[in-house]
Amino acid sequence: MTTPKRALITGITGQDGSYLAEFLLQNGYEVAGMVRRTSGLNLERLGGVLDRIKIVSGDLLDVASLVDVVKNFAPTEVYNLAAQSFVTTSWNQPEFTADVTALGVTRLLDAVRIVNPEVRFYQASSSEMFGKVREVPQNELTPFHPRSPYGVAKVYGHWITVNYRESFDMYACSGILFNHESPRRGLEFVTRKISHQVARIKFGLAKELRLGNLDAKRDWGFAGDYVKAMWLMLNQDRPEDYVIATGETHSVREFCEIAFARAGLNYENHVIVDEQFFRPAEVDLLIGDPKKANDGLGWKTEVSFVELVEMMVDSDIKDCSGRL
Ligand code: NAP
Ligand code: G4F
Repeated sequence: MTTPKRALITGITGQDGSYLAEFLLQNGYEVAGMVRRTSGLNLERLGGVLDRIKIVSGDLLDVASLVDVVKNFAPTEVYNLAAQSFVTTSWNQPEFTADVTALGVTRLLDAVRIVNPEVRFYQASSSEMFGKVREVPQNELTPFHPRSPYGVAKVYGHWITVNYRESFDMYACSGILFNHESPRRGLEFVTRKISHQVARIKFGLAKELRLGNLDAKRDWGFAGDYVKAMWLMLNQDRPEDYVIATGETHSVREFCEIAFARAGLNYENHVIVDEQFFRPAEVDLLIGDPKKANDGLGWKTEVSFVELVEMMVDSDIKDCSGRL
């Protein structure tokens, strides 16, 4: 009989954590999700799997808690998805963002190194690291030029992961994931802000949607597809870093156009550009080259851009109509 694989997921209460937990359970893993102490535990996204995962307590700000979690659960794989992940907040809380999103990675790598350096480690790196892009499309060798405190923190997290791999011979990988969305996306991110408000407008609960830069372009994929790539990265012969992207880019405006049309509405009648949502420094264009992941991991995106937008709008319309 083979020993089951044991995965520890930090950030399990977030969008990606919930999809990854479902995927790993389907693949025979024992799964533990690390949650931090808050006044109200946010387990909403874990409804489908809560009875099959172990919830453990820890915080990326506290290395003792991380050592305990790794020692007690004894994972074979650690997925570090926890972060202060909202770019806008990173200008208001730059030091906190650096503590969690940058130094938190070192704390968790150290916990793994001290307890059992054989454990395989995944770091959630981000296309925000490319920022003011140096080439189009962006691949694993494109230089970084982050444009937000969040992006700067992710660059640190990326390189400390590479450094622990090179220094301590750990199986540590960094997945440079481009934007990925789903009906479980937080309401503060632009895609879900749009799909959620489209549903409210459709049912007469709102009239307008206030947004910032409609011309920003992103390479948007479906989160359910992207968590498979995280697992594939930890199950190769050698640890390497990979760009995960669709290879297509679309503007916020295009997202609006398709989302409103899905609900039988015209975005031009509802979207208002509001200065308060513009950023001190913007990432204008992201488009990833997923060739290394396509060829080396056999990974490919399965949900198209239009399918993604429609999936999100349909889900918010269903939720909204259920609440009327
Ligand atoms: P998310 O929904 O914002 O989830 C973030 C998670 O981190 C939550 O579970 C949150 O817990 C947890 N967390 C925050 N601070 C923590 C701390 N100090 N200690 C322990 N846990 C903490 O993010 P996501 O969209 O799922 O993204 C997952 C990861 O991928 C993040 O690292 C993000 O930066 C990165 N990433 C995301 C994308 C994307 O497009 N989604 C693209 C590239 C990279 P609470 O519930 O307690 O707040
Ligand atoms: O949805 P966003 O907030 O995502 P952003 O900044 O690209 O970051 C997300 O993706 C990263 C991967 O590249 C992750 F690492 C990160 O954790 C996060 O998941 O904004 C997307 C674009 C931006 O250009 C922003 O200026 O939409 C533009 N935008 C226009 N109006 C808006 C709004 N963004 C938000 N959040 N709210 C608006 O009203």
